[in-house]
Amino acid sequence: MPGAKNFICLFFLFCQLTLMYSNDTLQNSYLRKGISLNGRWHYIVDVYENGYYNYRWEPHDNSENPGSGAFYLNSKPKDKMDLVEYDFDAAPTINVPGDWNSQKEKLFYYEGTVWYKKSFNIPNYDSSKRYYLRFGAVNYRADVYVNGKKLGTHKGGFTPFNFEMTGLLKEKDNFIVVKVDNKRGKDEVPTLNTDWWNYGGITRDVTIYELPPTFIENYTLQLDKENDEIITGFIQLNGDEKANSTVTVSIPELNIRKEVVTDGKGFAKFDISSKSLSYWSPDNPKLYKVKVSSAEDHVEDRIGFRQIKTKGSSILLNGNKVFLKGISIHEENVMRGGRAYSLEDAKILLGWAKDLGCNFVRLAHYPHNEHMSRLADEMGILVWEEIPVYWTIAWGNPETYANAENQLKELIDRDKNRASVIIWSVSNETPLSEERLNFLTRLVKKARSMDGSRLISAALEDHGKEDDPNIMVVEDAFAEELDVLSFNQYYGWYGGDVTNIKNIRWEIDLNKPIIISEFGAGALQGYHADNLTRWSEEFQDLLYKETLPTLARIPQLSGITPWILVDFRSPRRMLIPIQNGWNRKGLISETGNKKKAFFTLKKFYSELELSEEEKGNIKN
Ligand code: GCB
Repeated sequence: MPGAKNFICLFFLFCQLTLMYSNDTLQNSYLRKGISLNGRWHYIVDVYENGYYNYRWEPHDNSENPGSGAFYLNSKPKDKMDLVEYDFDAAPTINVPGDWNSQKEKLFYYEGTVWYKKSFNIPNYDSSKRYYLRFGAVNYRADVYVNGKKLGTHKGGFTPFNFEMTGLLKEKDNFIVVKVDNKRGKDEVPTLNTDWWNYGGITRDVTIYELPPTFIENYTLQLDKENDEIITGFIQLNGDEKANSTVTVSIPELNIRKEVVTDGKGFAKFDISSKSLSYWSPDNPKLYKVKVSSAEDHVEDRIGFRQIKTKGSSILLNGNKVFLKGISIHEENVMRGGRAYSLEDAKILLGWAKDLGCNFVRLAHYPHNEHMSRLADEMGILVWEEIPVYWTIAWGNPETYANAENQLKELIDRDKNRASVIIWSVSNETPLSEERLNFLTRLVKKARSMDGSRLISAALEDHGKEDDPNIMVVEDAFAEELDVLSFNQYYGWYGGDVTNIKNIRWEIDLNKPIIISEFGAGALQGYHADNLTRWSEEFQDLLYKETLPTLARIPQLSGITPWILVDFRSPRRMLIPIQNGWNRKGLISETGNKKKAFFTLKKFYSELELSEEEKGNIKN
C-alpha cells in the first residue's frame, strides 16, 4: 500500500514540523517548578560533524534509515560484532550550564560542533500531562533530540527556547542529545566579527516542565502608559480547553482579584484599576506577588509597576525626570572564567554596578541571562537590553532578518514583565545603508507591536564635522525611529587627543533624550605611568575626567553607560603584555581589582544630583 505509506510519512513529517515550530516560549518558567537537567552531561567533540552528516554529506536526521553513525540515536552495539563508532556513556563529561571554552583547556579556542547527552528519569511520569523541554540559551545553533526523535532546531545564542515532548517520554531511561554548533557565519546574528569571546555550549539552565493539558502559556501585567491607576495585561492559554475558560489574576497585597474569560483562541485582555499602587523605581523597588490561575494551572510572579516615557529631551520615570547613571556590562564572570549564568554571577556584576553608584546598566551586546533582569528588579536597577545586531550584519538576507526578529521576540517575551527593563535596543554601531535602515526600522516596529510600554533605542555613531573636527554630529536617519538617541563615542582613544576633549561640542538638533552608550579607554590594572601614557590607569582616569564634564554639557543628555564595568575576553585584543586576549577598557580588572577611573566615575555619580526643579514632577 504505497499510498498509505506516503500518508504515514507525511503525517510523521507534519508532526515533526509542528513540534519544531509551534512552541512559543513558556512565560515565567523562572518561577515554575521544573525538573532540572543541570549537572554533568557527556560530550563528544565532532570537528567534522561526522555524527550529523553521512559520508555523502546528507544529514542523518533527514533519512528514514539513519544508521548507527547518527549520534542523536545514542546507539549501542547490538552484539559483539556490531559496529558503532561512538559511545556517549564512555565519553567525558562537562558542566551544564557552562561554556566549553572555560571548562576544557583544549576547547578554549574551539568553534564548531560538540554533542551533548544526558540520561534522565521522570519521577511519577504521568502520561496525561504535557512535557516541555526548555533551554535558557545554547550558543549558537542547537539541534535537539529526545529518545531518538528530533524536537527541533534553534539559532541564536542568548535567548530561551522550548520544545514540547509530550508523548515521547517514559518514566525511566530517557535521553536527550543536543548538537551544539558555535561556528560563526556571515549571515548569522551576530555575524563573523565581534569584540567578544564566542563562548560555545549549553550556557544556561536546562529544565523539563510538567504541565497540565491546558496551561498558562503567556501573560503580561503592566502599568498603563497613560493612566497610572490602571494595570493592563493579557493571558494566553495553551491546550484543548483554552477557549471560553475562566482565568483569575490576583494581587493579594492590593486586594485585587480579577476574573477574565478567554476567547476562542485562549486569549483574554484585561484592565485592572488600582488607586493604591506603590510605584517601582530605583529608590523603591517594590514588587508585588501576582497569581494567575486557570482551571488546571497556577503560576506566581513578582512584578513591579512603573511608567517610563519621554517628554522632549527628558526621560520620565513615574512622571519624574531621571538621569541614567549607567555602566555597560558583558555577560562574563571573569573571576571564575567564562560566561556568567547563575544568580551568584549576577550578584557580582550588579553588586559592582551598585557600588559604582549606578541606577542603570546596559546589558551589552546580546540578551543576558534572566537572573540579571530578575535581580535588577529586586535591587532597583534600570536596564537596557539589546540583541546582537552588531556591526556588519547581512542586511539584505531575509533569513538574517527573521533570525534577528526572532531573537528580539524571544527577549521581549521573556522580560516583558520586568519593571527594571526600560529600553529595548535593536543594534550597535551599524554602518549606514538603505538596506540597514529598512532592517532596523522593521525591528523597531516589531518591538513596538509586542510592547508599547517601553522605550526603543540603538547605539549609533558620531563623527567630527569636516570643517570643524571639534564639532561632533550624528547623521543617521534611523535616529528618527528611536525614542532615545544613543551613540558611542571614543574621542581621545580611537582618534582625537585626550587633552582636547574639553573643546569638543556635540551639535544635535533632535529634541529627544540622549544616552552616551559608550566611551572609554584601555588600561592595564596595576600599570602606573604619567597620565599621557596609553594603557596606564592614569591615562584611563584622565580620559574619564575630561570626558564626563564635556558630556554633561550636552543639553539633551539623559544618561551614560561608559564602556565597560569589567575587562572582558576578546580575540581581537592581542597586544602582549597588555591585552593578552582581554579588552582592557574595564573599570575593574579580570582579577576583580578596581582601577583609578572606577573611583572617578563613582565620584561623578555621587555628585550628580538633579536640581530640585529638574527632579520636580514634570507631569502636567
Ligand atoms: C565599541 C563596541 C564595543 C567594543 C568597544 C571597544 O564601540 O560597541 O563592542 O568592545 O567599542 O572596546 O572598542
